[in-house]
Amino acid sequence: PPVQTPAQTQAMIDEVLSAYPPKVAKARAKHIKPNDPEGSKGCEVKSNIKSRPGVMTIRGCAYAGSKGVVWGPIKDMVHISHGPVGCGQYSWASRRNYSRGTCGVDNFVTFQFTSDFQERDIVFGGDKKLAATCKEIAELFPLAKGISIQSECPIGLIGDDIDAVARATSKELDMPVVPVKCEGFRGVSQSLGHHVANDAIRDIVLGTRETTKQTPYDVALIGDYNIGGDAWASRRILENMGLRVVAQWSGDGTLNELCSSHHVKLNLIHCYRSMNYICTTMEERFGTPWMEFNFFGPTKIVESMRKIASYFDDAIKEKTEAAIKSYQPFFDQVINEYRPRLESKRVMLLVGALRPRHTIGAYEDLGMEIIGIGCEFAHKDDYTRTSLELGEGVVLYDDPTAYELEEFARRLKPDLMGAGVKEKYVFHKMALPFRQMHSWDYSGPYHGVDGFAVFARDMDIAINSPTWNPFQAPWSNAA
Ligand code: CFM
Repeated sequence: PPVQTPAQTQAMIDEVLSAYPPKVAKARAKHIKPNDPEGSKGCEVKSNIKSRPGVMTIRGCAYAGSKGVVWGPIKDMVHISHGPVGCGQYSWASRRNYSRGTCGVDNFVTFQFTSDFQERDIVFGGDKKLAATCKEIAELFPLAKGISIQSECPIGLIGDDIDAVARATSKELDMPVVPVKCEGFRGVSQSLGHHVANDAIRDIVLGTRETTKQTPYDVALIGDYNIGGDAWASRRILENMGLRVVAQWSGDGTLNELCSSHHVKLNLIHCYRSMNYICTTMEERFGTPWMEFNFFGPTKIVESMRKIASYFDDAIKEKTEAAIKSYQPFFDQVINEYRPRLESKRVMLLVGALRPRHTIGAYEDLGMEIIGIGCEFAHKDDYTRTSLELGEGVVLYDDPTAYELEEFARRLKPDLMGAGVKEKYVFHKMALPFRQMHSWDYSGPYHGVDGFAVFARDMDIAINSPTWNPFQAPWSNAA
């Protein structure tokens, strides 16, 4: 069946929200709209405001956005989860940012470092403990290139002066020690943590190192965190185009890359949401141009490659066309194999902010259709971009509650739900095929040429698995 008309979608939204007390329903209604890509006021979905107390949200916190997302993947630094042990421990290794190197020697991504606050640290302050922790790290891991201090909630609440500790320790240890005030209570989601993390890079790291060699083809790959090897897949395309990728922000990235990125000719940003801040900073400070691109699925890959090449000379443009030509048989092969199995399958998505929009094209390349889409912590600029990628009437839900997502799924009956681990088993119990679109369900990469084949296979094994044959979705026996 075709996607619902805007009126049908609105009726569905009203029905689902009618279960709430009127005040809650009114507030939530602002976050859920039928898509109107031609709307005169742009996308009207309200976003980036506080989740309602009392309803379930799947958002993370500022600490998650800084330590987990932006800083955590920088592999040759030690990132201290500063405060009580839980934040670091329970987020340990939960994001799949792959990295090369030797664990404990020049790569610290898989570790959990914490200052392990106790009651006495809360009462008397933990600055001395923090300084001692930094020194211990420098002794135990002499090849660590720097330290970041990722503040958990209590640090801001008790008013510790981590800036002073970082300055003194940085001098004493002769390496960058970066204080990041990403206390979880700040802001309304992980999104502010991205911003705070970008600001710390801007203030302490950016532009602090010169490079000896520069070429007209130097680019930085920004906002690719190498989930399941995504950044490696993206980098291969850029190198095939003849570009020299001098920095990966921050998947499989190093401190030196951040320090010296300001020399690049063009910043290429994949995750706009989490790193647009540093791109605008580099533009203001160094005049570095930047552009958004999308390496999910052949249509967007080819479109993005040509857009990137347009910033460079004919040599790059020729290499780009040659690369596209060399990818085409592979794209065709993947599409020929999987499209017949996935054609006209309908998908609902709920991911952080960037991926819901960026994966639309990849699904469409396989003949699939997006019938509902939402973000945990997107801002208006994300929804405006997302809206343009979708047809009229598709339901858009911002920071939806567990109840809302389930009820929309019951009514829209998608063939596939793509969201996170917190949602996964709910939908499995509804006998709905599901893919984790944060961790790629421990698969990947999904970016790039190689990634498209993995993406197509994974969607196929989710939807067409014989596992589902013995199940009946609850609505199919509704009668
Ligand atoms: Fe960017 Fe991300 Fe995303 Fe994000 Fe994230 Fe992630 Fe995400 Mo999970 S940086 S906004 S804070 S693309 S961890 S790699 S999958 S919610 S949609």
